[in-house]
Amino acid sequence: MLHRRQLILATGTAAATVGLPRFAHAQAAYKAEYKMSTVVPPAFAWGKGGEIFGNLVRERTGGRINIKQYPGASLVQGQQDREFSAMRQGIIDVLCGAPINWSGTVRELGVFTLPFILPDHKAWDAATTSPAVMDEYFDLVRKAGAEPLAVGETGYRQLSNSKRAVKAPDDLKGIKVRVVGSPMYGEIMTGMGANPTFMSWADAQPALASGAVDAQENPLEVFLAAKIHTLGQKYVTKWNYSNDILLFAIAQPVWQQWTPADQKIVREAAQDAAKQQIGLVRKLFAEDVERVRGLGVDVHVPTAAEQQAWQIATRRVYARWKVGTHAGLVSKIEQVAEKARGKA
Ligand code: X2X
Repeated sequence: MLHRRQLILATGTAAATVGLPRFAHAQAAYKAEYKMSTVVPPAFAWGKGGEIFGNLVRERTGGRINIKQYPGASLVQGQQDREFSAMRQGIIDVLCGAPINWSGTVRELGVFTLPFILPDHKAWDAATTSPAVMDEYFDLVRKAGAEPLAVGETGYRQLSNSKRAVKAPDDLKGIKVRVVGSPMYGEIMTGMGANPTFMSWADAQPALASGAVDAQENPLEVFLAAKIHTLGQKYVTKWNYSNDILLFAIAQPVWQQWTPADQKIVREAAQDAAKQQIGLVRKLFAEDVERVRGLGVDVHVPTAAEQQAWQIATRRVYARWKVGTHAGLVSKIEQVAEKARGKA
């Protein structure tokens, strides 16, 4: 037994003495390029977050780790709902995206997007900086196959349409609305009498332009950057119903290839990029109503009573998706949000 241990130790020492070539080999094993998928390009705050991240990593590793951004979810032919499974298959190395897009693969990562779960930035910040919430969330990401690094913000999603001012759930009756791949958003719309259609971002714009759909929902920052007002969208409702995180994460096999020193650099770069990205989103959020109105679009900002009516109209879907995502974690988020409200 002792013999065998000594043998192992001896082998270990032998490997250590020829450690330099082994180390050199590990370095050589780094890929020339790590592929990062983003749905939108750097002209949008989330795409910009990806760009900042890639640049910081390149600078701080002296080019050892070269993250290349593929906007338009082009690594999955624009089918953004395939990003997470493509990451698992080794097609995508780096994620900088909204978990709502991955709801068909990892439903539990959608806990932050339940309707009105985090109704303002105070609640949102409290949840996304709470160790109790984030440790559990990051464990879910790890179990799903990626190393989570940091969270940015995709922004509060607002409704726009070409038909009429939408001030109450009934106003949505019969409206054809494009939603992203999360069935939860579909259920929210159906619950209010609208007709939802699931569509990628790439398909959404032509569908709005041709009038195949009447409505869509996206942060106003996206509305502005994509010039959605030119697609016949004349009415906006700023109801702040859902604000996903922007998750920066690395595919596990890639993460494990990197030295601990490089892992540290990459994690810090993601944290710095996320901070800057949140800054961009918040700046735009503060001025979005004014800017969208400036384009001649009718923007409705709901009163407190109207806001409550939206919440009531989405209560059943909320309850179903609390269970459908991760009831325990959603309860934790609710508690943190409640506490943040107390501090308001
Ligand atoms: O497709 C969308 O609506 C977008 C850009 O917001 C997402 O990626 C979820």
